[in-house]
Order: sequence, then structure tokens, then C-alpha cells
Amino acid sequence: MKKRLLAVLACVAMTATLVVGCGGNKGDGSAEGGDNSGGDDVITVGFSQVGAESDWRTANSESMKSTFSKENGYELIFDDAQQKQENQLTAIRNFIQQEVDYIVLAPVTETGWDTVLQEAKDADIPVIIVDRMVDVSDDSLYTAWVGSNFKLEGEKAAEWLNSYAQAKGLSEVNIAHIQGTIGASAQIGRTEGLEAADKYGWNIVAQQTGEFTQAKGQEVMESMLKQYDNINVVYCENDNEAFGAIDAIEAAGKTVGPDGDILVMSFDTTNAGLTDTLSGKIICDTECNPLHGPRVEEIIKQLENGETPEKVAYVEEEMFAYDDTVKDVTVDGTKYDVTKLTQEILDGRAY
Ligand code: GYE
Repeated sequence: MKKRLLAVLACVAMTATLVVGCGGNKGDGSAEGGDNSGGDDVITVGFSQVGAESDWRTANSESMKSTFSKENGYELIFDDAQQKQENQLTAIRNFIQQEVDYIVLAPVTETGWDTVLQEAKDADIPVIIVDRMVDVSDDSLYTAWVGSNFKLEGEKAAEWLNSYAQAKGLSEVNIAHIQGTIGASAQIGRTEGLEAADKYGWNIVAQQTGEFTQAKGQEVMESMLKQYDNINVVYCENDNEAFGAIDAIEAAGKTVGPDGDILVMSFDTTNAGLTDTLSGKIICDTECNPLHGPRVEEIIKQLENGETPEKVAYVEEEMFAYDDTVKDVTVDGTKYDVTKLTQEILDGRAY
């Protein structure tokens, strides 16, 4: 196992030079290590986060920061890569140099990780992948992954749309598809889920990335509305894109909602997303749970105890809709409930 930080010594060393708290939040923070003799044994975790592009991401960062806190016995080196893979590669190399105990990576896209993960392996540092997946030639380049089944999310959403369109007697389904960051697992899976619904004879009139951000979602929706006047469904790959799309639709003088011109579908079920679901602005929101901190901690605890964590672990997720037109959806023979959202449910949610 790598060198461990001594919490007390690290704090003393840091406060001697800078007035910052322990658990610095930049990848360039130095991690001077001691050995394990005497003092508290602190586990150092280097976390390379994608960025801060969405409400989901904020909730995810908070979950990681509150789990890997000093009080819980960790030194977290948090690096925000601003949605750039090159920044993530640099962060991981810094973590290796700093001899952290664990590297946690939330990869922006799936490909391009083989070399740097080999470097981590050579340095004997376990790598835990969280949220999106990596596509590597050798699975031993990471220890474990925990995240969502993005394809299933997309398939559930598509099945919901099919049932809803049938129940409402929609004769045409003309979809504007606002995708996430191209090459990210969440984009790949949610896009696959929608495209598999080809069999329903829908018309995907336009497809473009909104990069999981509100600003880009709005921009893309604006241009799609200018080009096509028959759009009656917008399939957004996250809540923030949906917020932007709704703004663009309303600015164009159209309405959203069950009785409006356009149905807006989304993923994530963040608090703000579900607030829009309660009013019908988002007609159906498929959950993607961001609270991965405790899940990653569980993996680390297993490794600390010499146990082998599950290589791939999917999180169970729900679906929420404005009304109960569709009560459940079936994907690959499994039935999933769709919950009609209420204020009470919204109030009880953690993110
Ligand atoms: O849906 C989106 C975020 O990878 C699951 O990334 C995550 C996605 C999430 O920016 O809001």
C-alpha cells in the first residue's frame, strides 16, 4: 500500500504556509506523506471530477466531498477538469506523483484512458471508476466501477414515450434530440435507448449535443425550432439541457407541458428537474442517482479489508412523471414503476 498522509502533520504543514483547510480542492495541492507510524491513519483519495456542468454534477461533487472528509478519515484531493480529458490525464498523473492511496475517476468520455491507467497500475494505485464508464482494452486497468445503467435509462424513457403517445393518441411523434457530451457513457446509453425505439416509427427530426449544459441546451433548441416547425417532443439527455430547451421554446412563443405544443423529457431527477416535472414543464424525468460518495467509500473499505469489490455495480433508479397516464414500463421483460410526482415526494428527496 502507498504512503499514508498523517492528518495532523499535513494540517500543520499546510497551515504553516497557507491558510487553507485540509482536504485541498485542487489537483495541484501537494500531498506530503509520512509513514504510518503514530498518529491517525488518513486515506488519501485523488478524485478527478469531470467538471461542474450540471446540477447532477454539483450533487455528485458534494456527495464525494462530504464522504471523503477529514472527519471521516480522508484527505481528498479534488480536481475539477472543466469537461476536458487532457485535464483529467494531468490530474491522474499528479495523483500518481503524490502517491495517493486511491484514484477515483469520473471520466468525461469513455475512450483514451489506457496509457494513464497503466501508469496508475504500474504505481500500484487502485483506480475506482465512478459515474461514466471507461472503454479500455484491459479491464484490470481499473479495480471497480459504480454508476448507472444509462442504456436502461434511455430504454425506459423511450418505452414511457411510446405508452404516453398511444394513450394520448399522438398521431405523429417528431422528436428533437438534445444529446449529452458526445462519447460520454450517459450520452451513449441514453441515445442508444432512444434510437432502439426506431421500431415505433418516430421521426427524430434533429439531433445535436447540448453538452449537458443549460446554455448549450437553450442554444441548440433555439436553432432546432428555427429549422423545424413540427417538433412535438424534446428528448433532453439531462435536466440542465431541459431547462435551456424550455426557455428557448417559451421564448419562441410556444408552450410546454401536457396540454402545450411540446413535451419535454429529461434525465437526472435533480431537485430543479423534478420541480419542473411537478408543473408538467418536464413531462417525464428518468432518475440518475448522483450520490456516489458512500458507494465509492464502500469499495475502498472492502479493499482496505483485503476483500474484492464487485467489478461493475449498477445503481437502482426510478422514474417520475407529471401524471399517471403511464404507470409502468417494461424493458427486456422487467417491469419498472413510473411514479406520479407529488410535492411530498419532491420534498423528501435528497438531491
Ligand atoms: O446526467 C449529467 C451530467 O454522467 C450521469 O453528467 C452523468 C451525467 C448527468 O452532466 O447531468
